[in-house]
Amino acid sequence: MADRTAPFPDGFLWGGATAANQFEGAWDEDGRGPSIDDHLTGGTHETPRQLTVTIDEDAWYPNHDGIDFYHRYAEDIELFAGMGFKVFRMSISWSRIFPNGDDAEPNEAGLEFYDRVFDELLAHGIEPLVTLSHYEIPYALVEKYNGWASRELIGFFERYCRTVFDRYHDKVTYWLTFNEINSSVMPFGAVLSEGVVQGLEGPLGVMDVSAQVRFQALHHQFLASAAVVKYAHEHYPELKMGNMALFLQYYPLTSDPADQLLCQQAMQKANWYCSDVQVRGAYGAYAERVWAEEGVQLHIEPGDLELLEQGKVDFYTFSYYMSNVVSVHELEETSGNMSMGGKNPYLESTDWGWQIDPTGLRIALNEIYNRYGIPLMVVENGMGALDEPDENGRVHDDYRIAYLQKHVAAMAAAIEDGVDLIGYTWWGPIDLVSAGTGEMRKRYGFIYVDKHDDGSGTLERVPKDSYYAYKTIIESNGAEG
Ligand code: BGP
Repeated sequence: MADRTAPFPDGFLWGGATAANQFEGAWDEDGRGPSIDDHLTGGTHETPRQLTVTIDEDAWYPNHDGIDFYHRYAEDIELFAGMGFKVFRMSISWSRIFPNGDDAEPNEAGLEFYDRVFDELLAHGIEPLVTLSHYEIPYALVEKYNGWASRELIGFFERYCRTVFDRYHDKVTYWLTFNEINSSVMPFGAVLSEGVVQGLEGPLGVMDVSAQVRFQALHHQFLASAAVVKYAHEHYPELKMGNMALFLQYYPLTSDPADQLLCQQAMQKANWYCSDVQVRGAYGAYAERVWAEEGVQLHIEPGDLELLEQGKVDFYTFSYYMSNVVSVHELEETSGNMSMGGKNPYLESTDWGWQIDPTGLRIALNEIYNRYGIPLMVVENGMGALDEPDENGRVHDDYRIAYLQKHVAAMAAAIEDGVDLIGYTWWGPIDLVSAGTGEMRKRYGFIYVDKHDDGSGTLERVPKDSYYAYKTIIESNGAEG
Protein backbone atom coordinates (compact mmCIF):
# COMPACT_ATOMS: atom_id res chain seq x y z
CA MET A 1 0.00 0.00 0.00
CA ALA A 2 3.14 2.16 0.04
CA ASP A 3 2.59 4.00 -3.23
CA ARG A 4 -0.99 5.05 -2.64
CA THR A 5 -1.55 8.59 -3.85
CA ALA A 6 -2.77 10.84 -1.08
CA PRO A 7 -5.82 12.95 -1.72
CA PHE A 8 -6.33 13.67 1.97
CA PRO A 9 -6.56 17.42 2.45
CA ASP A 10 -4.08 19.35 4.61
CA GLY A 11 -5.33 19.48 8.16
CA PHE A 12 -7.19 16.17 7.82
CA LEU A 13 -8.16 15.12 11.33
CA TRP A 14 -6.59 11.70 11.97
CA GLY A 15 -7.20 10.24 15.41
CA GLY A 16 -9.08 7.80 17.58
CA ALA A 17 -12.45 7.51 19.30
CA THR A 18 -13.54 6.38 22.76
CA ALA A 19 -16.50 6.66 25.13
CA ALA A 20 -16.34 7.66 28.80
CA ASN A 21 -18.21 4.66 30.18
CA GLN A 22 -16.05 2.17 28.26
CA PHE A 23 -12.65 3.39 29.41
CA GLU A 24 -12.65 5.94 32.23
CA GLY A 25 -13.39 3.62 35.14
CA ALA A 26 -13.55 5.49 38.50
CA TRP A 27 -17.30 5.00 38.25
CA ASP A 28 -18.06 6.25 41.76
CA GLU A 29 -15.17 8.66 42.33
CA ASP A 30 -15.28 12.40 42.92
CA GLY A 31 -19.05 12.58 43.19
CA ARG A 32 -19.97 10.72 39.99
CA GLY A 33 -23.39 9.07 39.96
CA PRO A 34 -23.95 5.67 38.31
CA SER A 35 -24.96 5.64 34.66
CA ILE A 36 -26.97 2.96 32.92
CA ASP A 37 -23.76 1.18 31.92
CA ASP A 38 -22.83 0.72 35.56
CA HIS A 39 -25.89 -1.53 35.89
CA LEU A 40 -24.73 -3.84 33.08
CA THR A 41 -22.84 -7.01 33.95
CA GLY A 42 -20.10 -8.47 31.79
CA GLY A 43 -21.12 -10.80 28.98
CA THR A 44 -19.71 -12.62 25.98
CA HIS A 45 -20.58 -13.02 22.33
CA GLU A 46 -22.79 -15.97 23.31
CA THR A 47 -24.20 -14.77 26.65
CA PRO A 48 -25.65 -11.25 26.63
CA ARG A 49 -24.90 -8.70 29.30
CA GLN A 50 -27.61 -8.39 31.96
CA LEU A 51 -29.17 -5.17 33.13
CA THR A 52 -29.59 -5.36 36.89
CA VAL A 53 -31.74 -2.84 38.73
CA THR A 54 -29.63 -3.22 41.88
CA ILE A 55 -25.86 -3.32 41.59
CA ASP A 56 -24.85 -6.75 42.92
CA GLU A 57 -21.69 -6.52 45.04
CA ASP A 58 -20.56 -9.97 43.90
CA ALA A 59 -21.13 -9.58 40.16
CA TRP A 60 -18.62 -8.21 37.62
CA TYR A 61 -19.49 -4.84 36.07
CA PRO A 62 -16.73 -4.11 33.54
CA ASN A 63 -17.62 -0.44 33.05
CA HIS A 64 -16.88 0.27 36.71
CA ASP A 65 -13.15 -0.12 36.04
CA GLY A 66 -12.90 0.51 32.32
CA ILE A 67 -9.16 0.74 31.64
CA ASP A 68 -8.67 3.43 34.28
CA PHE A 69 -8.22 6.34 31.88
CA TYR A 70 -9.46 8.51 34.74
CA HIS A 71 -6.10 8.12 36.49
CA ARG A 72 -3.90 7.34 33.48
CA TYR A 73 -5.06 9.96 31.01
CA ALA A 74 -1.66 11.70 30.83
CA GLU A 75 0.17 8.49 29.91
CA ASP A 76 -2.52 7.56 27.37
CA ILE A 77 -2.55 10.96 25.69
CA GLU A 78 1.24 10.77 25.42
CA LEU A 79 0.82 7.46 23.57
CA PHE A 80 -1.82 8.97 21.26
CA ALA A 81 0.49 11.89 20.56
CA GLY A 82 3.20 9.33 19.73
CA MET A 83 1.01 8.13 16.83
CA GLY A 84 0.60 11.74 15.71
CA PHE A 85 -3.09 12.13 16.56
CA LYS A 86 -4.60 15.42 15.40
CA VAL A 87 -7.95 14.75 17.07
CA PHE A 88 -9.24 12.63 19.93
CA ARG A 89 -12.91 11.69 20.22
CA MET A 90 -14.13 11.16 23.75
CA SER A 91 -17.39 11.62 25.57
CA ILE A 92 -18.27 13.45 28.73
CA SER A 93 -19.97 11.27 31.29
CA TRP A 94 -23.20 13.14 32.04
CA SER A 95 -23.39 11.64 35.55
CA ARG A 96 -19.91 12.98 36.38
CA ILE A 97 -21.31 16.47 35.83
CA PHE A 98 -24.90 15.96 37.06
CA PRO A 99 -24.77 12.78 39.22
CA ASN A 100 -28.57 12.29 39.16
CA GLY A 101 -29.21 14.01 35.87
CA ASP A 102 -31.78 16.37 37.35
CA ASP A 103 -29.57 18.04 39.99
CA ALA A 104 -29.80 21.82 40.27
CA GLU A 105 -26.03 22.37 40.35
CA PRO A 106 -23.15 20.65 38.55
CA ASN A 107 -20.46 18.62 40.28
CA GLU A 108 -17.31 20.76 40.21
CA ALA A 109 -14.94 17.80 40.66
CA GLY A 110 -16.39 16.23 37.52
CA LEU A 111 -15.95 19.42 35.54
CA GLU A 112 -12.33 19.71 36.71
CA PHE A 113 -11.50 16.23 35.43
CA TYR A 114 -12.44 17.20 31.86
CA ASP A 115 -10.53 20.47 32.20
CA ARG A 116 -7.43 18.42 32.95
CA VAL A 117 -8.02 16.06 30.01
CA PHE A 118 -8.70 18.85 27.48
CA ASP A 119 -5.66 20.80 28.68
CA GLU A 120 -3.48 17.71 28.30
CA LEU A 121 -4.78 17.07 24.78
CA LEU A 122 -4.29 20.68 23.72
CA ALA A 123 -0.77 20.70 25.18
CA HIS A 124 -0.02 17.85 22.74
CA GLY A 125 -1.62 19.64 19.80
CA ILE A 126 -4.62 17.27 19.79
CA GLU A 127 -8.07 18.68 19.12
CA PRO A 128 -10.80 17.22 21.36
CA LEU A 129 -13.98 16.00 19.64
CA VAL A 130 -16.62 15.53 22.32
CA THR A 131 -19.76 13.38 22.30
CA LEU A 132 -22.29 14.76 24.76
CA SER A 133 -24.10 11.48 25.28
CA HIS A 134 -22.35 8.28 24.29
CA TYR A 135 -24.64 5.40 25.22
CA GLU A 136 -25.13 6.55 28.78
CA ILE A 137 -27.50 8.51 30.87
CA PRO A 138 -27.47 8.93 34.65
CA TYR A 139 -29.19 5.86 36.09
CA ALA A 140 -31.37 8.06 38.32
CA LEU A 141 -33.06 9.33 35.14
CA VAL A 142 -33.88 5.75 34.17
CA GLU A 143 -35.44 5.07 37.55
CA LYS A 144 -37.37 8.31 37.88
CA TYR A 145 -38.40 9.10 34.32
CA ASN A 146 -37.88 5.94 32.24
CA GLY A 147 -35.09 7.70 30.38
CA TRP A 148 -35.86 9.46 27.13
CA ALA A 149 -39.45 8.17 27.16
CA SER A 150 -40.05 11.30 29.22
CA ARG A 151 -40.10 14.72 27.60
CA GLU A 152 -38.68 16.11 30.83
CA LEU A 153 -35.26 14.81 29.86
CA ILE A 154 -34.97 17.51 27.23
CA GLY A 155 -34.64 20.18 29.91
CA PHE A 156 -32.12 18.17 31.96
CA PHE A 157 -30.01 17.52 28.87
CA GLU A 158 -30.11 21.20 27.92
CA ARG A 159 -28.91 22.20 31.38
CA TYR A 160 -26.04 19.71 31.19
CA CYS A 161 -25.03 20.82 27.69
CA ARG A 162 -25.21 24.52 28.51
CA THR A 163 -22.97 23.84 31.50
CA VAL A 164 -20.29 22.12 29.44
CA PHE A 165 -20.48 24.57 26.50
CA ASP A 166 -20.12 27.52 28.88
CA ARG A 167 -17.20 25.83 30.62
CA TYR A 168 -15.24 24.38 27.68
CA HIS A 169 -16.15 26.44 24.61
CA ASP A 170 -12.61 27.82 24.34
CA LYS A 171 -11.06 24.33 24.62
CA VAL A 172 -13.42 22.23 22.50
CA THR A 173 -14.60 23.23 19.01
CA TYR A 174 -16.13 19.97 17.72
CA TRP A 175 -19.20 18.53 19.48
CA LEU A 176 -21.54 15.63 18.71
CA THR A 177 -24.93 15.35 20.39
CA PHE A 178 -25.99 11.67 20.65
CA ASN A 179 -23.82 8.70 19.77
CA GLU A 180 -25.40 6.42 17.15
CA ILE A 181 -28.76 8.09 17.68
CA ASN A 182 -30.42 5.79 15.14
CA SER A 183 -29.54 2.62 17.04
CA SER A 184 -32.91 2.75 18.81
CA VAL A 185 -34.75 2.58 15.49
CA MET A 186 -33.62 -1.04 15.72
CA PRO A 187 -34.91 -2.72 18.95
CA PHE A 188 -31.39 -3.70 20.09
CA GLY A 189 -30.28 -0.12 20.60
CA ALA A 190 -32.96 1.26 22.89
CA VAL A 191 -31.45 0.29 26.25
CA LEU A 192 -28.09 2.01 25.95
CA SER A 193 -29.19 4.80 23.70
CA GLU A 194 -32.45 5.85 25.34
CA GLY A 195 -32.40 4.28 28.80
CA VAL A 196 -36.06 3.34 28.44
CA VAL A 197 -36.02 0.32 30.73
CA GLN A 198 -37.48 1.51 34.04
CA GLY A 199 -37.99 -1.47 36.33
CA LEU A 200 -36.89 -3.99 33.71
CA GLU A 201 -34.06 -6.43 34.27
CA GLY A 202 -32.58 -8.93 31.90
CA PRO A 203 -30.43 -9.52 28.86
CA LEU A 204 -29.26 -6.54 26.83
CA GLY A 205 -30.77 -6.47 23.38
CA VAL A 206 -33.84 -8.59 24.02
CA MET A 207 -35.68 -6.33 26.43
CA ASP A 208 -39.21 -5.62 25.37
CA VAL A 209 -39.18 -1.94 24.47
CA SER A 210 -42.12 -1.18 22.19
CA ALA A 211 -41.71 0.75 18.94
CA GLN A 212 -44.13 3.35 20.35
CA VAL A 213 -41.77 4.08 23.25
CA ARG A 214 -38.60 3.89 21.14
CA PHE A 215 -39.79 6.28 18.44
CA GLN A 216 -41.30 8.72 20.93
CA ALA A 217 -38.08 8.73 22.96
CA LEU A 218 -36.18 9.37 19.75
CA HIS A 219 -38.39 12.35 19.02
CA HIS A 220 -37.41 13.73 22.43
CA GLN A 221 -33.73 13.18 21.62
CA PHE A 222 -34.16 15.02 18.29
CA LEU A 223 -35.67 17.98 20.14
CA ALA A 224 -32.89 17.91 22.74
CA SER A 225 -30.25 17.74 20.03
CA ALA A 226 -31.83 20.64 18.12
CA ALA A 227 -32.15 22.72 21.30
CA VAL A 228 -28.48 22.39 22.22
CA VAL A 229 -27.27 22.92 18.64
CA LYS A 230 -29.36 26.09 18.58
CA TYR A 231 -27.92 27.23 21.93
CA ALA A 232 -24.35 26.61 20.76
CA HIS A 233 -24.91 28.42 17.46
CA GLU A 234 -26.42 31.43 19.23
CA HIS A 235 -23.89 31.71 22.05
CA TYR A 236 -20.68 30.31 20.55
CA PRO A 237 -20.81 30.62 16.76
CA GLU A 238 -17.26 29.28 16.42
CA LEU A 239 -18.36 25.83 17.65
CA LYS A 240 -19.00 23.06 15.13
CA MET A 241 -21.98 20.88 15.96
CA GLY A 242 -22.40 17.39 14.52
CA ASN A 243 -24.78 14.45 14.59
CA MET A 244 -23.53 10.88 15.01
CA ALA A 245 -25.15 7.95 13.21
CA LEU A 246 -24.55 4.24 13.13
CA PHE A 247 -24.34 3.86 9.36
CA LEU A 248 -25.50 0.56 7.96
CA GLN A 249 -24.88 0.19 4.25
CA TYR A 250 -27.56 -2.20 2.93
CA TYR A 251 -27.40 -4.27 -0.25
CA PRO A 252 -30.18 -6.24 -1.93
CA LEU A 253 -29.25 -9.95 -2.13
CA THR A 254 -30.71 -10.37 -5.63
CA SER A 255 -31.81 -8.27 -8.60
CA ASP A 256 -35.45 -8.98 -7.75
CA PRO A 257 -37.06 -5.49 -7.66
CA ALA A 258 -38.74 -6.53 -4.41
CA ASP A 259 -35.25 -6.86 -2.90
CA GLN A 260 -34.28 -3.43 -4.22
CA LEU A 261 -37.39 -1.90 -2.66
CA LEU A 262 -36.71 -3.63 0.64
CA CYS A 263 -33.16 -2.30 0.53
CA GLN A 264 -34.34 1.25 -0.14
CA GLN A 265 -36.78 1.05 2.76
CA ALA A 266 -34.10 -0.38 5.06
CA MET A 267 -31.82 2.55 4.15
CA GLN A 268 -34.62 5.01 4.88
CA LYS A 269 -35.51 3.57 8.25
CA ALA A 270 -32.06 2.66 9.56
CA ASN A 271 -30.03 5.54 8.15
CA TRP A 272 -32.01 8.46 6.78
CA TYR A 273 -34.85 8.64 9.33
CA CYS A 274 -32.61 10.22 11.97
CA SER A 275 -30.11 12.04 9.76
CA ASP A 276 -32.81 13.79 7.75
CA VAL A 277 -34.13 15.29 10.98
CA GLN A 278 -30.72 16.31 12.26
CA VAL A 279 -29.24 17.55 8.97
CA ARG A 280 -32.27 18.80 7.04
CA GLY A 281 -34.30 19.79 10.10
CA ALA A 282 -37.39 17.79 9.17
CA TYR A 283 -38.75 14.25 9.08
CA GLY A 284 -38.45 12.63 5.65
CA ALA A 285 -41.47 12.09 3.43
CA TYR A 286 -41.31 8.32 4.14
CA ALA A 287 -41.55 8.82 7.94
CA GLU A 288 -45.36 8.47 7.91
CA ARG A 289 -44.96 5.06 6.28
CA VAL A 290 -42.37 4.01 8.87
CA TRP A 291 -44.68 5.02 11.74
CA ALA A 292 -47.61 3.16 10.17
CA GLU A 293 -45.50 0.01 9.69
CA GLU A 294 -44.29 0.17 13.27
CA GLY A 295 -47.74 0.98 14.69
CA VAL A 296 -46.41 4.25 16.13
CA GLN A 297 -48.57 7.29 16.88
CA LEU A 298 -45.99 10.01 17.30
CA HIS A 299 -46.92 12.76 19.72
CA ILE A 300 -45.63 16.05 18.28
CA GLU A 301 -46.30 19.24 20.25
CA PRO A 302 -46.76 22.72 18.80
CA GLY A 303 -43.34 24.26 18.19
CA ASP A 304 -41.53 20.92 17.89
CA LEU A 305 -41.15 20.98 14.12
CA GLU A 306 -39.93 24.60 14.21
CA LEU A 307 -37.28 23.67 16.78
CA LEU A 308 -36.05 20.79 14.60
CA GLU A 309 -35.69 23.27 11.75
CA GLN A 310 -33.66 25.62 13.94
CA GLY A 311 -31.23 22.99 15.24
CA LYS A 312 -29.59 21.63 12.10
CA VAL A 313 -26.05 20.28 12.48
CA ASP A 314 -22.94 21.65 10.75
CA PHE A 315 -21.27 18.36 9.92
CA TYR A 316 -22.27 14.73 9.63
CA THR A 317 -20.43 12.02 11.50
CA PHE A 318 -20.94 8.29 11.57
CA SER A 319 -19.60 4.92 12.64
CA TYR A 320 -18.89 2.36 9.98
CA TYR A 321 -18.08 -1.25 10.76
CA MET A 322 -19.90 -3.44 8.25
CA SER A 323 -22.55 -3.69 5.57
CA ASN A 324 -25.78 -5.69 5.65
CA VAL A 325 -27.72 -7.72 3.10
CA VAL A 326 -31.51 -7.82 2.90
CA SER A 327 -33.84 -9.93 0.83
CA VAL A 328 -37.44 -11.03 0.53
CA HIS A 329 -35.90 -14.43 -0.20
CA GLU A 330 -34.19 -16.68 2.28
CA LEU A 331 -31.07 -15.26 3.89
CA GLU A 332 -28.27 -17.00 5.66
CA GLU A 333 -27.51 -15.49 9.07
CA THR A 334 -24.09 -14.21 9.94
CA SER A 335 -22.85 -14.97 13.43
CA GLY A 336 -26.23 -16.43 14.39
CA ASN A 337 -27.59 -12.94 14.71
CA MET A 338 -29.82 -11.42 12.06
CA SER A 339 -29.41 -7.93 13.48
CA MET A 340 -25.89 -8.16 12.04
CA GLY A 341 -27.58 -8.60 8.64
CA GLY A 342 -27.78 -11.50 6.24
CA LYS A 343 -24.62 -13.19 5.05
CA ASN A 344 -22.95 -11.64 2.02
CA PRO A 345 -21.11 -14.39 0.10
CA TYR A 346 -18.47 -11.91 -1.09
CA LEU A 347 -17.33 -10.74 2.34
CA GLU A 348 -15.32 -12.08 5.23
CA SER A 349 -16.27 -11.49 8.84
CA THR A 350 -14.48 -10.65 12.07
CA ASP A 351 -14.41 -13.11 14.96
CA TRP A 352 -17.68 -11.49 16.06
CA GLY A 353 -19.42 -11.95 12.70
CA TRP A 354 -19.16 -8.33 11.54
CA GLN A 355 -18.76 -8.42 7.75
CA ILE A 356 -15.70 -6.48 6.63
CA ASP A 357 -16.48 -4.22 3.67
CA PRO A 358 -14.19 -1.28 2.84
CA THR A 359 -15.93 -0.73 -0.51
CA GLY A 360 -19.13 -0.23 1.47
CA LEU A 361 -17.43 2.68 3.21
CA ARG A 362 -16.70 4.35 -0.13
CA ILE A 363 -20.32 3.79 -1.18
CA ALA A 364 -21.61 5.15 2.13
CA LEU A 365 -19.44 8.26 1.93
CA ASN A 366 -20.76 8.99 -1.56
CA GLU A 367 -24.37 8.34 -0.59
CA ILE A 368 -24.23 10.55 2.49
CA TYR A 369 -22.32 13.41 0.90
CA ASN A 370 -24.48 13.54 -2.20
CA ARG A 371 -27.60 13.60 -0.02
CA TYR A 372 -26.52 16.31 2.42
CA GLY A 373 -23.52 18.18 0.97
CA ILE A 374 -21.99 19.03 4.35
CA PRO A 375 -18.55 17.95 5.66
CA LEU A 376 -18.32 14.33 6.81
CA MET A 377 -16.24 12.63 9.44
CA VAL A 378 -15.86 8.90 10.04
CA VAL A 379 -15.81 8.88 13.83
CA GLU A 380 -15.75 5.12 14.37
CA ASN A 381 -14.30 2.33 12.30
CA GLY A 382 -12.35 -0.62 13.56
CA MET A 383 -11.89 -4.31 14.04
CA GLY A 384 -12.62 -6.18 17.25
CA ALA A 385 -10.31 -9.20 17.46
CA LEU A 386 -8.83 -11.73 19.86
CA ASP A 387 -5.25 -10.51 20.21
CA GLU A 388 -2.63 -12.89 21.55
CA PRO A 389 0.55 -11.26 22.90
CA ASP A 390 3.74 -13.23 22.08
CA GLU A 391 6.29 -14.31 24.72
CA ASN A 392 7.58 -10.72 24.89
CA GLY A 393 4.12 -9.29 25.39
CA ARG A 394 3.95 -7.94 21.82
CA VAL A 395 0.85 -8.17 19.62
CA HIS A 396 1.48 -8.73 15.90
CA ASP A 397 -1.90 -7.66 14.56
CA ASP A 398 -1.37 -7.75 10.81
CA TYR A 399 -5.16 -8.46 10.40
CA ARG A 400 -5.92 -5.09 12.02
CA ILE A 401 -3.33 -3.31 9.87
CA ALA A 402 -4.89 -4.83 6.73
CA TYR A 403 -8.36 -3.69 7.86
CA LEU A 404 -7.07 -0.18 8.56
CA GLN A 405 -5.22 0.14 5.25
CA LYS A 406 -8.22 -1.00 3.21
CA HIS A 407 -10.52 1.47 4.90
CA VAL A 408 -8.02 4.31 4.48
CA ALA A 409 -7.81 3.42 0.77
CA ALA A 410 -11.63 3.49 0.57
CA MET A 411 -11.68 6.96 2.11
CA ALA A 412 -8.99 8.14 -0.31
CA ALA A 413 -11.12 6.89 -3.20
CA ALA A 414 -14.21 8.64 -1.83
CA ILE A 415 -12.30 11.91 -1.53
CA GLU A 416 -11.32 11.49 -5.18
CA ASP A 417 -15.01 10.91 -5.91
CA GLY A 418 -15.55 14.45 -4.57
CA VAL A 419 -16.58 13.76 -0.99
CA ASP A 420 -15.70 16.44 1.58
CA LEU A 421 -14.25 14.18 4.27
CA ILE A 422 -12.56 16.06 7.11
CA GLY A 423 -11.50 13.40 9.58
CA TYR A 424 -11.19 9.80 10.67
CA THR A 425 -11.15 8.50 14.22
CA TRP A 426 -10.45 4.78 14.66
CA TRP A 427 -12.67 3.15 17.25
CA GLY A 428 -10.84 2.18 20.43
CA PRO A 429 -7.24 3.22 19.64
CA ILE A 430 -6.51 1.76 23.06
CA ASP A 431 -8.21 -1.50 24.14
CA LEU A 432 -11.39 -0.81 26.08
CA VAL A 433 -14.61 -2.48 27.23
CA SER A 434 -16.94 -3.59 24.43
CA ALA A 435 -20.28 -1.78 24.47
CA GLY A 436 -22.22 -4.69 23.04
CA THR A 437 -20.78 -7.62 24.96
CA GLY A 438 -18.94 -6.04 27.90
CA GLU A 439 -15.83 -8.02 26.97
CA MET A 440 -12.21 -6.87 27.19
CA ARG A 441 -11.06 -9.67 24.91
CA LYS A 442 -12.86 -8.02 21.98
CA ARG A 443 -9.94 -5.70 21.35
CA TYR A 444 -9.81 -2.83 18.87
CA GLY A 445 -6.70 -1.04 20.09
CA PHE A 446 -3.42 -0.02 18.56
CA ILE A 447 -2.34 -0.11 22.20
CA TYR A 448 -2.74 -3.32 24.18
CA VAL A 449 -4.03 -3.01 27.74
CA ASP A 450 -3.27 -5.80 30.18
CA LYS A 451 -6.80 -6.20 31.48
CA HIS A 452 -8.95 -9.31 31.24
CA ASP A 453 -12.53 -10.43 31.46
CA ASP A 454 -12.21 -11.71 35.02
CA GLY A 455 -11.06 -8.24 36.06
CA SER A 456 -7.40 -9.24 36.42
CA GLY A 457 -4.41 -7.51 34.79
CA THR A 458 -1.74 -4.90 35.49
CA LEU A 459 -3.33 -2.29 33.17
CA GLU A 460 0.07 -1.90 31.52
CA ARG A 461 -0.12 -0.32 28.05
CA VAL A 462 1.93 -1.81 25.17
CA PRO A 463 1.86 -0.57 21.56
CA LYS A 464 0.88 -3.26 19.02
CA ASP A 465 2.32 -3.48 15.48
CA SER A 466 -0.72 -1.51 14.28
CA TYR A 467 0.42 1.44 16.43
CA TYR A 468 3.38 1.97 14.10
CA ALA A 469 1.30 1.36 10.96
CA TYR A 470 -1.18 4.07 11.95
CA LYS A 471 1.69 6.42 12.85
CA THR A 472 3.05 6.02 9.30
CA ILE A 473 -0.37 6.69 7.79
CA ILE A 474 -0.78 9.86 9.83
CA GLU A 475 2.78 11.09 9.22
CA SER A 476 2.33 10.74 5.46
CA ASN A 477 -1.24 12.13 5.57
CA GLY A 478 -2.54 8.88 4.18
CA ALA A 479 0.03 8.42 1.42
CA GLU A 480 1.90 5.54 3.04
CA GLY A 481 1.42 2.80 5.57
C1 BGP B 1 -20.44 1.37 18.45
C2 BGP B 1 -20.41 2.16 19.71
C3 BGP B 1 -19.15 2.11 20.47
C4 BGP B 1 -18.33 0.86 20.31
C5 BGP B 1 -18.41 0.21 18.95
C6 BGP B 1 -17.93 -1.21 18.90
O1 BGP B 1 -21.71 0.87 18.24
O2 BGP B 1 -20.67 3.53 19.46
O3 BGP B 1 -19.43 2.49 21.77
O4 BGP B 1 -18.39 0.05 21.36
O5 BGP B 1 -19.70 0.23 18.44
O6 BGP B 1 -18.92 -2.08 19.39
P1 BGP B 1 -18.60 -3.19 20.44
O7 BGP B 1 -17.94 -2.50 21.59
O8 BGP B 1 -19.89 -3.80 20.82
O9 BGP B 1 -17.68 -4.12 19.76
